[in-house]
Amino acid sequence: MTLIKIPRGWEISENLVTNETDFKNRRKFIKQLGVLGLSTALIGCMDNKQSLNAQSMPKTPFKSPSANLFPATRNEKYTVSREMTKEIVSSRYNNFYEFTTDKDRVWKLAKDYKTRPWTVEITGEVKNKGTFDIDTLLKKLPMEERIYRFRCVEAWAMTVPWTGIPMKELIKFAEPTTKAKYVRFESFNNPDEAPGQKGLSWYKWPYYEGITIEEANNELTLLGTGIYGKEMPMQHGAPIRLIIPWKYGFKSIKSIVKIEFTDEKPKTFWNDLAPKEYGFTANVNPKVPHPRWSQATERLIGSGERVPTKIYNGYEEFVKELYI
Ligand SMILES: Nc1nc2c(c(=O)[nH]1)N[C@H]1C(S)=C(S)[C@@H](COP(=O)(O)O)O[C@H]1N2
Ligand SMILES: [Mo]
Repeated sequence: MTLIKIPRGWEISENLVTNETDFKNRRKFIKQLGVLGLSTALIGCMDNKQSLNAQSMPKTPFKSPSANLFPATRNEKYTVSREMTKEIVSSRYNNFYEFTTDKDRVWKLAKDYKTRPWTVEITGEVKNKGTFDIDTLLKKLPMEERIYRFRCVEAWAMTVPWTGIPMKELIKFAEPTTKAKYVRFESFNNPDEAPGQKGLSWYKWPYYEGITIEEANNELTLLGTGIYGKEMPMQHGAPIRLIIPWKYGFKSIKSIVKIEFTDEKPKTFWNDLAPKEYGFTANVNPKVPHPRWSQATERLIGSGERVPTKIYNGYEEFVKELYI
């Protein structure tokens, strides 16, 4: 019998059966109980995963030369009528395949990744081409805090305070030519330091994404530089990542090293791997199911509550004119 290795796509199984993280933590807990010789009958009382992981709040592991820019002023225009996801929950549940496909292990594997020096190349159909030091860019461009909903294609969601630079400010800085119709983004490529890039070698690293110039210029599109009033920790895509709150999370590419303005529609990482499952546009839409699961509802990480999915993830008023 031959074993065919299929690239792992975004998954849903955990939502249909037991929450994968809960399941793993429960197994770990059972092991610990075994070592201590305690009765496993206790498990019935422990239904909250946070109580199993009695860990302290994550500390910012490293302060960059831009650390003094945080926290940025909150822009109250962007708030959400949903409870904020706890930092300990969102910072321990990440998709970042450059490190691992295990959501609960990304933070550990990414913890020591060096984010300085870091440069972002701005290139293509722009007047102000160049390779810019991240701290120079952060000093030049305005930053603010916004609370956004964030929805993964796997049907889980969170609500977090991002800090970021409005993408339209970077576009102004780059001065695109009239030929610029799309923006392409690329993540870092460093298999020696990112175990997923070495081990998951059938993926087409580095991760790449793309949006239209109109989407990039929309007021909601952010270049995320922080979260919870602090610099972005690596598991969330330090030092700079995209945040497009009305699209599925895979569009929000992490740890960007290159931004290219193009006249042709760029290819995208997930669309190249599984075109029937992941489109270029990928707007959140409860009526369009993923081929392997429904998108009608979503699970809020932390509480586990299941709620109806909103069209454009609740951002219809901001983006609907982009798609008529
Ligand atoms: N470079 C890169 N960017 C990425 C991913 C990735 O694996 N690599 N995963 C995406 C997916 S599927 C989601 S849901 C979000 C998760 O962001 P978070 O971990 O900050 O919540 O990052 C997106 N950006
Ligand atoms: Mo995702």
